[in-house]
Amino acid sequence: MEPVRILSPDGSLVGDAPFDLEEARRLFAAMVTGRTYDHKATAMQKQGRLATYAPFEGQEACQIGSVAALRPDDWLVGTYRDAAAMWFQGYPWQNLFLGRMGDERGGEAPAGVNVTPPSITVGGHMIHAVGLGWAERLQGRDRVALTLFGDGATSEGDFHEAMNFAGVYATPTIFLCQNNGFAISMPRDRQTAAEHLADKAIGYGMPGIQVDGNDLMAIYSVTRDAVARARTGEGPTFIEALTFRIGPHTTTDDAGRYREDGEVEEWRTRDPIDRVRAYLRLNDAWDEAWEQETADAAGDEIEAAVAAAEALEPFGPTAMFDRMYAEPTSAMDRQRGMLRRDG
Ligand SMILES: Cc1ncc(C[n+]2csc(CCOP(=O)(O)OP(=O)(O)O)c2C)c(N)n1
Repeated sequence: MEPVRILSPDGSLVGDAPFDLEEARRLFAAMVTGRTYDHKATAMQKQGRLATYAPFEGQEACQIGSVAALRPDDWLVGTYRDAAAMWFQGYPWQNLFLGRMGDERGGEAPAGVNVTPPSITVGGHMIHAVGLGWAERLQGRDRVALTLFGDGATSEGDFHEAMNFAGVYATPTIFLCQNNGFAISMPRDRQTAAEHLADKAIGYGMPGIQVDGNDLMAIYSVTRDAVARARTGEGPTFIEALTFRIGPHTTTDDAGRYREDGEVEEWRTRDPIDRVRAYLRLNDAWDEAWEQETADAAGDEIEAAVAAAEALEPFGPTAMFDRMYAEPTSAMDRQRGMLRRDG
C-alpha cells in the first residue's frame, strides 16, 4: 500500500493540486493559527493557567486539510488532540481554552456549530459520529460526520462497533485515524499485528486509504472524495493518515523515555506547515511580510481568546451537575449535597 501524496516536502507537486493558490494561503494561515494556539496552550499549562494539555504540533495538515473538505453544517467529532480541527469547523478558541481550565462552559458549542466537545474517552466518540450521521440520513438531510482519532483508538471495542455499524447501515461517516506512531508510549507495532491500519476497513466492507498525513493537499483530497461518497449515500470510508506528534503525549508526559533519538528531528523535516510554505514560495505566492502578518494575526486572535476566557467569572464547582442532564438524577442530587457539605 502506497500512501497518497500530492505535495513533496520540498514543495514540489507529485500530483494535481486540489485547490488554487488563494485556498493554499488560507489553509496555510489556518495551520499557523492552530500551531499558535498549541504553543500558547503548552506555555499556559506550564504557568499553571491550564490543566493538562495534549499538543498536536505536527498534525496540523490532518486537522485543517480534512475539515477544509467539509461543509459548514457537517459534523465533526474529535478528541482532546483535535483543537485545530474543531476551531476550523466553528468551535471558538475561547471554549477550547475554557475546557482545558476545567470550566464546563468550554464544552458548549455555539448554536449552529456541529462540533461535539473533545472526547477524552479513547474511541468512545466514534459511535456518536456514526449515530449523528445516521440521524441526519434518517431525517432526510445530506450532512456527513467526520470523526478524528488516533492509532491507539483502533484497539478499542467502540472502534469496531462504530465501524461495523457504519458499514452495515452505510452511514455517512468519515473515519480519519491520525496514526502518529504512539498511543502515549505504546508504539504502533504493539497496537496491532495488521500491516496497515487502513487494512482494517476491509473487514467492515468500506474502502480503506492510507495517506501522507503531513501533506495538506493529500489529506484534503482523500477527505473530499470520502465526503462525496458519504453525501451521496455510498457509505463510510476509513482513512489512515501517517503523521507524528512532535511534542509529548500531554504536558505530563516525557516522550524522551520511549522515542528514539533523532525521531523528532527526522519528522521535523516533513513539517506540514514548512511544506506548504515551500509550495507557496515556488509559486510566487509567499513573502516574508505576508508570513509576518499571518503570524501576527494568529497571535492576536489567540491572545484575545485567552483574555476572554480568563475574564469570565469563575464557574462554581457544583456547576458540573447542572450541565450533565436536563433533570438531575437522585444520585447526582446526593453527590451535589456531599460536595457542598465537604466544600
Ligand atoms: C477508554 C480509555 N482508555 C484509556 C485512556 C487513557 N488514555 C488517554 S490518551 C491514550 C492514548 C490514546 O492514543 P491514540 O488513540 O493513538 O491517540 P493520540 O493520543 O496519539 O492522539 C490513553 C490510553 C482513556 N482516556 N480512555
